[in-house]
Amino acid sequence: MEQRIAVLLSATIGTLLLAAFAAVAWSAASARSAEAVAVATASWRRVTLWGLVTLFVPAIGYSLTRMPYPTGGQPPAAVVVEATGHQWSWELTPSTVPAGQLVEIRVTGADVNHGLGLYDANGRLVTQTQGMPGFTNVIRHTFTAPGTYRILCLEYCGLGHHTMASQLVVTTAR
Ligand SMILES: [Cu+2]
Repeated sequence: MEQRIAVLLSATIGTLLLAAFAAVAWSAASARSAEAVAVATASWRRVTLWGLVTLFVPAIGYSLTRMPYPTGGQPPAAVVVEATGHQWSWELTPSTVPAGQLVEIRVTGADVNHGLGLYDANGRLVTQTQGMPGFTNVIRHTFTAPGTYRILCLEYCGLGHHTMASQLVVTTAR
């Protein structure tokens, strides 16, 4: 569905751009004074500016109300996993967590930037964050399905980057 919308949107924008280029090419054939062109350009700029302001200010205001960050106090996690990226391996302690309970994964990097990507059994990305030296990024996630989740590095971190695979085992809910 999203891909169909993206194709339609791209085709529409592409057609509008082609129409704009055609209009410019067509109008270039008629000679006008520099003053008339300057006046028309200034008018077009005003229309474009206020059009964009009218479109984007409400859109940005609306999107700010939909920030995906929790507000207020957060419940404590049942399990905390310390995840450290090294060139070129992941260190996970513990590497087994229960399903159905809030898990907090604290991600950092020991040497260079890494990217922790957590994939389900179908190879779908469940969650991800950066593992950066000197910082700890926190993922809070409740696994609904038990199984073996793959961990891959999502940030190119050197020659052995592609070998940075590990796993997190999610056991049935207690
Ligand atoms: Cu990497």
